[in-house]
Amino acid sequence: MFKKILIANRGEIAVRVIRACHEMGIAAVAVYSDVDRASLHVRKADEACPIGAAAASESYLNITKILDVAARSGADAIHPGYGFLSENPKFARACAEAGVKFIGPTAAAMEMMGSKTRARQAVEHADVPFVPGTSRGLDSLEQAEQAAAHIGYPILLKAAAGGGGKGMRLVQSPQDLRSALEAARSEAERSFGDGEIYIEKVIVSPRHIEMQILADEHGNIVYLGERECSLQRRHQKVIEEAPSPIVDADMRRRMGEVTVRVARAAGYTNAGTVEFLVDQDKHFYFLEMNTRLQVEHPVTELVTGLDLVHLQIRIADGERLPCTQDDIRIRGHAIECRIYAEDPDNNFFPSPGKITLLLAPSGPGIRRDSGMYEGWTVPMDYDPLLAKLIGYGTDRDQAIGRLTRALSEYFVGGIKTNISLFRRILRHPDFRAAKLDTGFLDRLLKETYGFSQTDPRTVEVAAIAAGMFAVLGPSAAAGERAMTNGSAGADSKVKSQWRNAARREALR
Ligand code: MV4
Repeated sequence: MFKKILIANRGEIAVRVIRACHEMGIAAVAVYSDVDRASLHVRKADEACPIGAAAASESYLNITKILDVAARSGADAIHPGYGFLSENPKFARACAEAGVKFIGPTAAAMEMMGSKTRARQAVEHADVPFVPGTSRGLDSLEQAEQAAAHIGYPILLKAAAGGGGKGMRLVQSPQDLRSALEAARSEAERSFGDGEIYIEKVIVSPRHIEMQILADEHGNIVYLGERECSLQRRHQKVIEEAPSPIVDADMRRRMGEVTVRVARAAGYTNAGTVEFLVDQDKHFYFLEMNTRLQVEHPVTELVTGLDLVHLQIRIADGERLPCTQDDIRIRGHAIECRIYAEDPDNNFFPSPGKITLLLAPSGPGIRRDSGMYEGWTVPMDYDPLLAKLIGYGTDRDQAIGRLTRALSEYFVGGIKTNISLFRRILRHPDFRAAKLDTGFLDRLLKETYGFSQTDPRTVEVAAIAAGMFAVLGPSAAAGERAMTNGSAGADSKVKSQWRNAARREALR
């Protein structure tokens, strides 16, 4: 077994992996950026090495620096966590070349699943239902028009390199296709350095349900049941649960068997997740495969009784899976809340800063995976996920009861968090009745705030207003300054307002 594992990550997931290492008698090496010197993962590790400036490109994304720490510390394996380098095939390959075991799938499997068109091609002959559409990138507008007409409007344009909705465009009619294709292509090019776009049929009001698998390096694959992830805000998951309230034993078996076929087609090893869209008639369609340990893995751990990080490490060490599909039982119900440093009463604005008081819940059926402590300053440089609070019970009602109770015990002082939002969600009758379509959160926010905060236009209007406010000052908000009275006059006015704004900044 490995003697020492380097964790190429930070925050709660680094702490989660360090705990697994210690449970298995393995030493854990942390890496940290300048702003993470006092972070919890650094304190919990056996060794910690600085790797550079706060910008991820200088630290947590810097392959050379991380492999240098692995060599100097004598680590024999690297766990990438999620995000950062976790799905980067170049990193997996560089680890292999450096003689350090990457705890995850092979670079080849990652490359295949990193492109949605390649993934669709790979599963085409594996008896896997996927969303109707093209499995190759679009070469021309004419080709897009033909494919879209064949599939039938409305259609979705998606980035092959995408995920999380970036580069995604809904197209209602043929005359909108040209501009949508151009917009999708340039967004994909900017976000991923890859402008490849393909077409999918639109699934109306889908649910997002994903299936966890484990695959060893000897060809054994098991599925560990599904997670319901339909509660999202701007493509960010907010609450996840296992099992899904709409999946019965038969559907679980069918989805599981499809998932195993996807993994086999990819030559997949280690832990992975296959995402499905599920339509109103409970038909499920393969969407993509995530080649990493996911944020929401704890709900699967609680309902299967398995430790996914232990198993990842054992698989990477060449062990066989300790169980077969018949050994896997789903027992009870688990629900996870993602605790973010953001203000739900202020359009989810990030809220970094010092945690002055921390009262953390515990008790029956409560698991808390956290990267924060009292006195720690949340840096503004990374994803604002602070912790995950997971409730477990024999059934969904008990899990909700325990989670509600734990949320009422939770207090984070000094910064804003979204804990209050979860209290609202968990007492909502639709949530309690498991009516979890993807519009739920939007409706809840509308009920609370009178308008939709997930409507992208709201965000654009707010950004434009903030820009005008910053340049023109508060009087602009009252509309007392006309901008149309001659271009020279308006121009000089704007210049002096710029000067005023600069003066105000200097006097702060
Ligand atoms: C879709 C879809 C409808 N039809 N694909 C993809 C990225 C993910 N974050 C949202 N995605 C969607 N892909 C087809 N063919 C609708 C969504 C979608 C969604 C899916 C599940 C849960 C919440 C969602 C919110 C917006 C859009």
